[in-house]
Amino acid sequence: MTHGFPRPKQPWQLSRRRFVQGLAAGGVLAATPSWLQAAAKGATALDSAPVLSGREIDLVIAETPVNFTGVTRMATTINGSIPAPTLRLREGDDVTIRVTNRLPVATSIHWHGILLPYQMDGVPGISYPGISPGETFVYRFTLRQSGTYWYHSHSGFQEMTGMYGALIIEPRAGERHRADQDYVVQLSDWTDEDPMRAFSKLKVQSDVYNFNQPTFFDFTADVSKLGLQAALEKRQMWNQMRMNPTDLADLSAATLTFLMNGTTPAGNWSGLFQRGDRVRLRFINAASNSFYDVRIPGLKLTVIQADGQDVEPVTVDEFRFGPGETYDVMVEPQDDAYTIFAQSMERSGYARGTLAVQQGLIAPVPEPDPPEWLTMKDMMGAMGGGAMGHDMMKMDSMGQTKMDHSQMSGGMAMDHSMHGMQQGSENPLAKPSSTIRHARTEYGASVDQRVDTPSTNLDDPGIGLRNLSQRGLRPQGHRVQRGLRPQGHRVLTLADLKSIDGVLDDRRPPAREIGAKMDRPFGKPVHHCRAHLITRRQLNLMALPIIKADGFDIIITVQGPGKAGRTVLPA
Ligand SMILES: [Cu+2]
Repeated sequence: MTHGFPRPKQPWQLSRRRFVQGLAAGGVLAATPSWLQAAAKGATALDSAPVLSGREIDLVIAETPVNFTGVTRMATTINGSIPAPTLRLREGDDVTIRVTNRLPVATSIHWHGILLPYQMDGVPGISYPGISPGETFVYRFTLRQSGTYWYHSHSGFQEMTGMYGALIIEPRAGERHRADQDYVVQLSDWTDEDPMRAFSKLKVQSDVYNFNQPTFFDFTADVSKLGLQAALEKRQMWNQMRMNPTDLADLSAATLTFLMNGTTPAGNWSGLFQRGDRVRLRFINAASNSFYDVRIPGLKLTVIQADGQDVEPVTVDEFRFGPGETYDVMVEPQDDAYTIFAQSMERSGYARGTLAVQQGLIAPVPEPDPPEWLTMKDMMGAMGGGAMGHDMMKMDSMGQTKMDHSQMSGGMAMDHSMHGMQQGSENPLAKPSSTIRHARTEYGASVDQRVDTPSTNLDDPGIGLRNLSQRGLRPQGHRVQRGLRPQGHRVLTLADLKSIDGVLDDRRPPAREIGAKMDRPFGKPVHHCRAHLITRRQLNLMALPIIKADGFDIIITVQGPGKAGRTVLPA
């Protein structure tokens, strides 16, 4: 548990447990048993996880002791490793994957984002009952796509305790981008606690792991900046909504150790390159709860693929991704060593690794940024923009005793034909939609939220990532080639992602309503719902979103214990 990096005493850090960097040699403890040696035959250790390829794969799920932080705990592993073996398969191949369960409980493997017959999807309760103790389930499917994906358990908290691995499908026609080095960079998070215990604590008190709570220090700072009245109103507003402006994650470094390729920050996973190499990094967020903000100080990241789909290459300095998402980036390192830095969104700690010309070299490791408070815009959509123009103080001075958007939407209803007008603009997806007219059924006791000026927010980098250069949190950046204007630190947004095959432009009128159970409903646009977060999934917060197509709008109904709400988003 070394803390090799000096940490300045900043006020926001005083109330927190120190961020655990973990053991340098942390990870799986067990000696390889014989059944595993058979399963791992033919594996080559290019990554920290063994690599398996071909058309026939054997996976064995078992409990394995691990030690990431100084205490020995039981993990759920596939072929005895964390992450699970990287599967390198080939587009067009028929693959047979035999999964044997050596756990005392049922298990499952879900192939995230893979097109396959529903019987092979691996979600218990939907297409099969799961894999019983002692049983071997044979997955057989044809690979109809290529790209960077991953696989994980869909049973209980097994994913959280180690059951996740990379799934790389090589395109039949060869990769679109030539790379001299090709690394999986799989981010995850580990807790020494029994996840069920952590989950029970969250059910009792949802912010039990939030060590960035508004403090008396924050209050006095706000008083001197905003004045006493405004500082009081700011707090009153959040209290009335029964929400918390620092609610960015269920879990934090208070219980988590952040891992890169199954390696603690102190362990420092390293990928090697030679000067002049084009290096492809396949980032996978396999965390149970952590959104990561990823950057490699000194290197531009050229994003070439998102969630397995090739995109028009876009060069940025940083990107955010949530659990379940993948991004492939190309980098061209010129120096000897660079830090791959992935701080968690709530800023309680980071995963970290190194790209270097030889093993053992390191580069400076940044400090996590100070946490930033959520605003009303983050919570409710584009309320701060355009027509409404509310800020947090004004909202309170409207004299509302609770958030009641029916008052705010008065007179602002607009016909859906207005949406058509935006179709002609350059990038309709990046533009906020207009005010929504809500159906009568969207009012009443069962609905606690309506967004009246919805926005896709696709061009918003998100809380904690806005105006980083101006705020002095990142370098001012280089001059762009074409113009002479200095370009600040650029964070990837969804508006930057363009399909390599052109924009999908289907203007057929909607014909029916769809009710769907979705693994990952909208990716980042429904940021607040966070569908792949395991504790939220267990809480049923995103168990059954109902999608209703209505012109250009989509209605998502979210149900959970004690809290039901609807959010209307533009399609
Ligand atoms: Cu998944």
